[in-house]
Amino acid sequence: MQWHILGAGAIGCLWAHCLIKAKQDVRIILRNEVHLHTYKATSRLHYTDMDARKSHSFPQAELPSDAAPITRLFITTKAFSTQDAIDSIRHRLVDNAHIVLLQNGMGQHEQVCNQLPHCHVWGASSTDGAYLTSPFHVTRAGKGETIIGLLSRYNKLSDFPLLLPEKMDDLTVHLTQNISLYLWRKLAINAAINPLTALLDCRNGALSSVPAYRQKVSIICKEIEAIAESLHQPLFEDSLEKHVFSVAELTANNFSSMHQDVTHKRKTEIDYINGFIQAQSALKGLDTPFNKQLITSIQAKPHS
Ligand code: KPL
Repeated sequence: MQWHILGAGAIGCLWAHCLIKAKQDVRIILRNEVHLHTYKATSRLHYTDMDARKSHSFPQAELPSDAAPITRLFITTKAFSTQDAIDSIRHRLVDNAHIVLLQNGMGQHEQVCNQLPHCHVWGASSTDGAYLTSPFHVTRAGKGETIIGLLSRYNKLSDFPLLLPEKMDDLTVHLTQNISLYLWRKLAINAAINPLTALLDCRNGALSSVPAYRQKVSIICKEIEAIAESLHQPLFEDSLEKHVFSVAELTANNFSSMHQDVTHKRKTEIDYINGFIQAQSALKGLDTPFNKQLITSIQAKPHS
């Protein structure tokens, strides 16, 4: 089976490597000639597993402007690059192509479904941990799971099978009929951990261990729960706060992705995380002052 992957960040490289190990034909689509040139210097992905064992895989690389048709595509870019990503390969998408959005944040999913009614659009939510030490060198930081479900108007997975390999070393994948629940859960957790760790300049674990930070977590969680409730969107059976503390403790030594973006003066995903929540609260006429304050403070951080 042939798969294209657009977005050669940590998660894109992780999936490329694992799909190749599962004997799939994987092509990574690189943004431009510069990236292609860097990749072609060795034409391999370097993978370091959780026991520090190293291995390689050899996906082919392409540019978006190539002509070869795309039938199965993972988009693993940052949420704010989704539109550009789609625009760059739109001419290559066959009718009934499968597109999996494996990204943080929300808002981009609806956009893609509306723009590509001839494709099957899937949402994916992952708790896997991985980071790049340099381009095309990915290190596995934590083993989680990836939940995938159809987003486009068809709701029966069995009608449009994604045909992922049954066994993929190192990845645990489940299909769901209710992907929006998992997207919302991830969004809610990210909306609490990511901006707070970036603004307080701390590792995830500090949100649970420092009493003053715990209070801030409680405030943002209450706002998010109020919005979810007004939308009749279930989150967790118990409190969101409990899950946020649990993720913060499980990833205690990590710097969140937003912390890393702010530290390196990169654009953050705030508009697709807390910004999405703010847009929903505006629709419902709810007041979410702390969420708004977090957005404003992150947006004020310098980035290139
Ligand atoms: O997904 C994450 C992120 O950093 O974006 C969390 C769950 C906060 C783990 O660091």
